Amino acid sequence: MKSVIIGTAGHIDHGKTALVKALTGIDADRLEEEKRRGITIDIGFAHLELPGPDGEVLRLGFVDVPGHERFVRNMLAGIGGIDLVLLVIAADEGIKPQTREHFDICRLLGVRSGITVLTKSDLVDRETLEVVRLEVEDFLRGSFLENPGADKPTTPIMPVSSLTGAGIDELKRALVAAAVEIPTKNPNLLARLPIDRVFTIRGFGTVVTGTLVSGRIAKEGELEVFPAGKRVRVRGVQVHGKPAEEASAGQRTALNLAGIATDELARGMTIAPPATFRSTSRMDVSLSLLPSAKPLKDRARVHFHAYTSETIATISLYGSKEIPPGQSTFAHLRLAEPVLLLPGDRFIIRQFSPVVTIGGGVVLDASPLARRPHAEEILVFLKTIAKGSPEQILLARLSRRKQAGLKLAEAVAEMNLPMATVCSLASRLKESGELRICGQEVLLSKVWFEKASENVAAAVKGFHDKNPLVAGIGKEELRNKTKLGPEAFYTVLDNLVNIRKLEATGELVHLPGRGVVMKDEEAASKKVIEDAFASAGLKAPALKDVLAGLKVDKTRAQKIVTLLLREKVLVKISEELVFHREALENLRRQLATEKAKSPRMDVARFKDLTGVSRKYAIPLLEYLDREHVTKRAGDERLIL
Ligand SMILES: Nc1nc2c(ncn2[C@@H]2O[C@H](COP(=O)(O)OP(=O)(O)OP(=O)(O)O)[C@@H](O)[C@H]2O)c(=O)[nH]1
Ligand SMILES: [Mg+2]
Repeated sequence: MKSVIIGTAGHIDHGKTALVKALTGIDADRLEEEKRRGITIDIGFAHLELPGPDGEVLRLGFVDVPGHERFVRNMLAGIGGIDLVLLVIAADEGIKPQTREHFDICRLLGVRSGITVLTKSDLVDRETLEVVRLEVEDFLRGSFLENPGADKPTTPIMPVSSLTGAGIDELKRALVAAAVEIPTKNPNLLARLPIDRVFTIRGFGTVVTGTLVSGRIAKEGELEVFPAGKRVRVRGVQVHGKPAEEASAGQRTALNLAGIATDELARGMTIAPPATFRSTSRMDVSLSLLPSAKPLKDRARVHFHAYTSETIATISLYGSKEIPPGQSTFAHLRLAEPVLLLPGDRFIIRQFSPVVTIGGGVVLDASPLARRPHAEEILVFLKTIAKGSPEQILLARLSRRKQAGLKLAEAVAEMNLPMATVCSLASRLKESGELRICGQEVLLSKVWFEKASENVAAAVKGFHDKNPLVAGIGKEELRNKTKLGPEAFYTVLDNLVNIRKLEATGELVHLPGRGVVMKDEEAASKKVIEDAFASAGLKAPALKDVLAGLKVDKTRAQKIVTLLLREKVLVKISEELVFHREALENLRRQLATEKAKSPRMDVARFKDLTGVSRKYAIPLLEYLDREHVTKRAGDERLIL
């Protein structure tokens, strides 16, 4: 069943609420005060099901808005999610200030479909009706409601009388024709429900309502309330007043929520899937000023309205000191309170005082970088976002994150696209070589992947230069130096190893063929140390004595020893004692021969066998125990 949301618009007392009632039988004025005063104060709702041309049922949801100039902010809370507008003009009054203001708002919000209705046709004669029609045609010229030619059968100007019912059936037919033309919404987008009402139903608890602007919300689903960030569970769903398993984009939706109290919710908050989006108080936008507005200065403060939210925004214009009336520009907005908005969302701005609608625009980027690049760089980026293909937009979003890249899930939230769409964009760009997918989830642009590769290779070279006596740099140490995320780092590293720019030996990364580079005197010292221990056998000299006789300084001597230990040429068996590897191997062979004579060995026999003093014998035997060559048994050892 197709659902379409229809909003009313028009001057006070022009018959909007009466028209909705004539169409649906429902009085959308629900407040006692509205009924008493005979005016609409807040938005009201009604619905109607009509058969479509192919027998399919069309579900029409109505959002009836107040016409009073003091309640335009309430009108704005209702008009944000509509598909189609009924522009209501009383035939006996013609175009009035809120006719203009509401119509401006519809245009700024990008409403593309609608019907102009001349109400109270019963109050005027035919000539007057004709005069009003001409006036209205003139008013609508050049707009999406321009009087129909043959190619625009869905935007007629229709006279009706809600009192007599004249023209109502024709209007219903025109509504069906227009509703059929409304494009079906992409059901795969992530759900967003801007809240327009919050109340408690006894026995049910907290209920919120709104027009579901995208996605679906199902019973038992878990959701998050923005900007509060609170998690809630959906206990029940109603669509157009009837219980349902799920609500989908374009439906008037009521949710019974668990896990939250009524006073934690308010109009202007948004419900969306958990752990996906972030609310923001800074955004880059394309901003248009109405021809009727005064020039808008840089740094101006305005009232900001988007969907059901309302706050105050400070406008920073990019590259100019003011916007002239009727012009558009890129701007940065700083909001007094955070909201959840995404690229493509429309908003309205109203002058701070006196409060009148002066313009509006579209969100281009709701995730601006914390460290703002230069204005020129931002402008290039925003032009791509405003005009580029989805591929160009994804690339621009990756590139600005430099070597940090963007996770797939972040791209989904930043771009407001379904995951499947982002994945297929990414794989197309991967095939054409314009991006790299690291660790299956982080996207890096080609340029930044290459820069990251250069940085990693340079860091390894830098390490070798500084540490000629160390075989290579540990992987995590290298990652810390290059400040890359793990996914990007390991993909870059694997790639560098594959193309033989680097080698990895275990945990160590080094340049190909580059082990340890030594200067002549270091190499000589290394040989001196090695020889000293090799010739001493088990009667190894004290390390400090050997080092004292070297030509190199103490730190370098220590590094050479570390290297000899790492290469396992020397073996340290206790804090003081270091032996040459061969001496210890000889000892093992000797013990194997001794075992044949007798497996038992006490310290005395060991001293006889090796010729070492007790000072060496004990640590050596303990070392052999650790190595499982011998095993202690009382005062003796068993040769194993
Ligand atoms: N004769 C006649 N009176 C109408 C018609 N439509 C509305 N009215 C009357 O005009 C008055 C205002 O109608 P509403 O429907 O409340 O007007 P509205 O546009 O909803 O007003 P706000 O919501 O306050 O902006 C009411 O007294 C209606 O009975 C019509 O077609 N013919
Ligand atoms: Mg009304």
